[in-house]
Amino acid sequence: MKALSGLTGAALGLVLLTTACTESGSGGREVNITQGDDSCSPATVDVTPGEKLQIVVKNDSDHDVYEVEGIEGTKLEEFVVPSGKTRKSGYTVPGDANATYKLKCYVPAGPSTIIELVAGEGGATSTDGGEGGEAETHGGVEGPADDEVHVELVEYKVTADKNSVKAGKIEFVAKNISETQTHELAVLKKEGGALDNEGEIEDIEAGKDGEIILELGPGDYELACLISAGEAGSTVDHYEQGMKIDFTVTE
Ligand SMILES: [Cu+2]
Repeated sequence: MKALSGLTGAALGLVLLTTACTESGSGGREVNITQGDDSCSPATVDVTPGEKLQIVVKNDSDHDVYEVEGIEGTKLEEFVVPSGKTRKSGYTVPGDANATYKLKCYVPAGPSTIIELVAGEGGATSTDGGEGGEAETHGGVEGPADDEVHVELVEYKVTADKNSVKAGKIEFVAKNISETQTHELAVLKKEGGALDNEGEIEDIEAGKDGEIILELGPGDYELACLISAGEAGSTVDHYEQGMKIDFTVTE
């Protein structure tokens, strides 16, 4: 009989890789973004309306998990870049002339940089800007949910009607009770020294709400708002201002 021992330890190393869900598209001009210890660069990239891009992101820092995603209507799915690695994703610039598209390059609860893709002249002109509207979600799964957590967001704190649930499909219903500011709800899992973004409801406007169902395993989490300076009209980093609470998922 053969012994199959020695494999269990390997499973632990895989956890941080699971949220890399995008590796799509090929071709297009390469736009290189470097993730450093304190910020990402460059802060501005000139693009042409309608242009196809390959966003190539290198995590040149000690942060285990660095993320990039489109915000405020920019259609780039979130992707994760582990320390020392390079990841890329295709992105096609919309056809509107003189528009700006924002990418957020960040470590959950760490440094955050807003990168602006600035589209100049050329292409069709249209006025349907990515303004306002629905809160966007990332990482959600289909219901039905096993449990429900109600969260309220206001500057600058997060409150929830419970701080612990059993592992399973958890529905988060987030209400932004602010009268003026946009907030979001990110569910961050503590993995070693890093926080891994398990899913989020982004850009919930003042007075609005949003919901998402996430499949969560046992562990220590934070419920947080990751709006940073320069995003959604904010001049401060909401996490640094205290928008986070501990949350536990049990077996
Ligand atoms: Cu906030």
